Amino acid sequence: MPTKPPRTWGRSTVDTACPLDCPDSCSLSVSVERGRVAAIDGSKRTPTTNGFICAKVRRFGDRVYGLERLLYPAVRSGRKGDGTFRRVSWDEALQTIAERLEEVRRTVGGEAILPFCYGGSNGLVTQGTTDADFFAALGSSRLARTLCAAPTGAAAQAMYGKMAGVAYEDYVHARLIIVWGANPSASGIHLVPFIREARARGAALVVVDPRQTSLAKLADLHVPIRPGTDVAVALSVHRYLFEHGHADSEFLDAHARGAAELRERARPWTFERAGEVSGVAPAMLHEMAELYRATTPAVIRCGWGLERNRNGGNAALAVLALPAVAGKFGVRGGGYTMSNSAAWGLATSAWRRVPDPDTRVVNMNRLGRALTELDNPPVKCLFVYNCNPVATVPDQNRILEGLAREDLFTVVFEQVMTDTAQFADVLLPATTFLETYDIARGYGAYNLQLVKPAIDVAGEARSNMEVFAELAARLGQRDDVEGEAETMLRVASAIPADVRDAVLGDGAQPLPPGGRTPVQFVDVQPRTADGKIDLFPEALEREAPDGLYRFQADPATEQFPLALISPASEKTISSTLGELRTAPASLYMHGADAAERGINTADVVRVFNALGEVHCTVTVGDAITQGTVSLPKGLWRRHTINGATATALAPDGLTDLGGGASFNDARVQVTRILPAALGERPVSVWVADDASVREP
Ligand SMILES: Nc1nc2c(c(=O)[nH]1)N[C@H]1C(S)=C(S)[C@@H](COP(=O)(O)OP(=O)(O)OC[C@H]3O[C@@H](n4cnc5c(=O)[nH]c(N)nc54)[C@H](O)[C@@H]3O)O[C@H]1N2
Ligand SMILES: Nc1nc2c(c(=O)[nH]1)N[C@H]1C(S)=C(S)[C@@H](COP(=O)(O)OP(=O)(O)OC[C@H]3O[C@@H](n4cnc5c(=O)[nH]c(N)nc54)[C@H](O)[C@@H]3O)O[C@H]1N2
Ligand code: SF4
Ligand SMILES: [Mo]
Repeated sequence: MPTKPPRTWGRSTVDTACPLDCPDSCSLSVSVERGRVAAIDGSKRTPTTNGFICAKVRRFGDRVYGLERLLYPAVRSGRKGDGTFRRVSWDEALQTIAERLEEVRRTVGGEAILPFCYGGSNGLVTQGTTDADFFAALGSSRLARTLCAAPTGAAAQAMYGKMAGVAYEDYVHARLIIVWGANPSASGIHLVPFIREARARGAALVVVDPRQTSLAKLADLHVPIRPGTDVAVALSVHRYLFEHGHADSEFLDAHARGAAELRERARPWTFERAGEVSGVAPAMLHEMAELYRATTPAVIRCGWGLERNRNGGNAALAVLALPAVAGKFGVRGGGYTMSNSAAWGLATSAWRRVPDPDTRVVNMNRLGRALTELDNPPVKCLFVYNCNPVATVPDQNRILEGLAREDLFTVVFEQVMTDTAQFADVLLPATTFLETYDIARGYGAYNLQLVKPAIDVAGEARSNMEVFAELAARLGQRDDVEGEAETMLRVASAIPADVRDAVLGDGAQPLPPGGRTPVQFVDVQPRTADGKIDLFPEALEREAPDGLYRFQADPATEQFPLALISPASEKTISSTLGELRTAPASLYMHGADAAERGINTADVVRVFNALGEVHCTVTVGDAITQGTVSLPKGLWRRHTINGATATALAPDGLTDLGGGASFNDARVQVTRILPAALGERPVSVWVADDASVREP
């Protein structure tokens, strides 16, 4: 009788890293069997990963080999948006694109071409390299890549020159941790064990969030803020520090500019006034301020939840200024963590061709308007890659209207059949990070690692570098655009020499910048022009509609009184992996808001405003602030009853600083849909059973 081969027969393990748009950038151990993924797990090569990863990426093989994976180039064969395609060769697909781009450039002008990219794989090589060079050479419109981190980025840049932040590992040294507008239990899970350890050692935990997240449940103080009011709350803490003699004037004199102006703008924000605006009891604001004053080391984890509204930039400034005013720097476990993407000092501009500064800039948060209203010239060709705008960009209905335009030529370069891919005229299949090279850089954890192909390429998928280099060749740009190997080398050469070998070799991971986890104002200093903290950046004062540290009123109306937020869920990374989400979407709503509307858990509701409407089920609970409702970000159209998601309700207004997205300025009304209105549809199918629903 033949004996069975051992289960490990033909298996090998590849050490690689996760480049998805997640702060943690885990080190991975991928088991491969006959060229295919057998298992994906965390490795211990980076101390923050420590051998575990999220459930989503453990399942990434289901995306690689799933039914929705794009395997071949294709061209549209049906009506716009109906998702029917005919397979073609790479040669035909690329030739069609090259000819169309050239024709548009010649007859209408380069600016009629709009490249559209964002989070995709977040590695250093798959965007901003060959692609950027290619579009710069074409003279296409330039994309303001502002979908995320634009206001927090503007604030952190102007105030601190994006100084490196407190490392996850150093949270154990804190005596007080404030998690402000972040939900690491879903969006950066490797911070959580360090917070738990700090708590076990006696640290206090404060969470500022409209939802009662799992960390908020653990917290000593949960500050249940109304979305968009962080600037008022943070200024009330500043006021307390300044007006009661608790500001660290010695530190401010030595290391900061603009403290007097900040003090002036904070002056009106008594706890009572901030309480009125934010819905938080003034006594609780006082308690938070006093706890922060009295406790050292104290660290603030500033997230991105506070930036996605009209006050997002000023909110980030006011929160990031707290450790300066309170004198919390200079000790391990004290200071702040925002994005650490700039910490390695990679000169990204070093590998980019500079586009003509006179070419038009299109803010990506206004894609719908760009496609339907922009003139002189209108957008004639949209080239989408590393992005799924139908699911992730504000004002979904206007985007759908634009994509349906018969005279628009749309290329979508994707891994799977997304809601955006359905609208392609030419569809190109992209490799995943398991099939190509990249360099992954954490923006929370201090990880910088090589991403390596672990498996055979699925079907005929190609990498971004290959495709843009090939298009460049067809358009006669060969002198301008490098090929894949050169691009990889060019990016690698921007990595600081002292860590390059560690990154590119198979050996140890590099130590964080500075050689150890940095203590702010000991190992790392602000990278502003004069090395000081700028608490009142003049350039931003001119940019913000009402000036710095000003509060713009809530956009709620009598007609649309509820604030709809759409934070990260543990099921997807933005919309990536949404094809594997089987649970339908459910709106989370506070019991009092539900009772007022005669709504109960599992009812079907209509969530609507002037921009659109979403039909889905509802989950009623008390883990959200009254007046706020929540849907997950990154849903696909299939996850709701009527094919609209939270972005259909998100206005395309820009944040006060940085031109960012204002998803959480959506103001809505919610009503129950009577079963009769749903016709024959079996409502039971839509009753969610999903952890992300149990936790709003
Ligand atoms: N599993 C998973 N991980 C992810 C992602 C994902 O989609 N899924 N996305 C990745 C990306 S692209 C990013 S940018 C990060 C984002 O990660 P986070 O910084 O965690 O950002 P959000 O999930 O948008 O919101 C965080 C929290 O802010 C709260 N919030 C909403 N509005 C406000 C407000 O006005 N003020 C305050 N104080 N809180 C508010 C929300 O309720 C939420 O709990 O996560 C990354 N990691
Ligand atoms: N309602 C709501 N929407 C939001 C937010 C919110 O708070 N609320 N937050 C937003 C945030 S924080 C972000 S960062 C954005 C992200 O929005 P997007 O940039 O749209 O990010 P993803 O949804 O991850 O989509 C990226 C796509 O790129 C594809 N891709 C991955 N790697 C490659 C590659 O190598 N080549 C090519 N060609 N394609 C690739 C993936 O398959 C995926 O479909 O979403 C925003 N959307
Ligand atoms: S998505 Fe985040 S937590 Fe999951 S494997 Fe990637 S880096 Fe790690
Ligand atoms: Mo993001």
